[in-house]
Amino acid sequence: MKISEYKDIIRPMLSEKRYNHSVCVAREAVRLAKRYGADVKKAEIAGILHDIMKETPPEKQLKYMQKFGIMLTDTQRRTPKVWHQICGAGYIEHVLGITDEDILFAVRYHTTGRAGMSLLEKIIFTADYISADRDYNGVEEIRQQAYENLEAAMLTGLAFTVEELSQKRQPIAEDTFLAYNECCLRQKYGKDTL
Ligand code: DGI
Ligand code: FE
Ligand code: FE
Repeated sequence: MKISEYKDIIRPMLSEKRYNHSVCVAREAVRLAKRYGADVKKAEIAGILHDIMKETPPEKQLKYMQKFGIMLTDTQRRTPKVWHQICGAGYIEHVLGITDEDILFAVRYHTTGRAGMSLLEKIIFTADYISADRDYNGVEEIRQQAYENLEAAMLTGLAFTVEELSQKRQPIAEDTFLAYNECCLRQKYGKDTL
């Protein structure tokens, strides 16, 4: 399927703002893919589709996940904000027929990250933080960092998420901690240590 067809699919599923965000993430993912030598086409597809389930009501997402045979852990069941990455990956596989594992994983872990992420997963995760529509404090620094050292930018993003969620006393996905530790150790002790 062409990128324009995927755009046509997500447009009625998302608000104007979220649709615009998806286009911006796809654009950023393409730029990062070119910078780091990843598959540009896959980056664009994963970027455009990453938030496909973001505005689907939680009950409907649960129904989809049941239908797709996706089992949630106790933590996952209690963190509905994270459902859209899991359900999104299920939806693009089972409804849109995407079979590329790297694209599926890039959507599946775009919110939490995980240990052992592929280059494409790292690109989508980071593009989501620095896309043109983001305007939080400090975004310019992460933008610059992303093109110098992708994992350093990821670590900044992960640390930001952990800080924010713990500040609000919200549960944090295990995958986020695992991603954080891996990034942290690799920044400190070098890429070959893990
Ligand atoms: O979908 P986006 O808004 O583009 O970005 P995202 O997929 O990174 O989702 C961010 C939201 O998800 C934000 O409200 C914080 C929440 N979130 C991310 N990781 C966790 C989480 N919420 C909980 N409770 N636990 C997490 O580990
Ligand atoms: Fe998201
Ligand atoms: Fe997003």
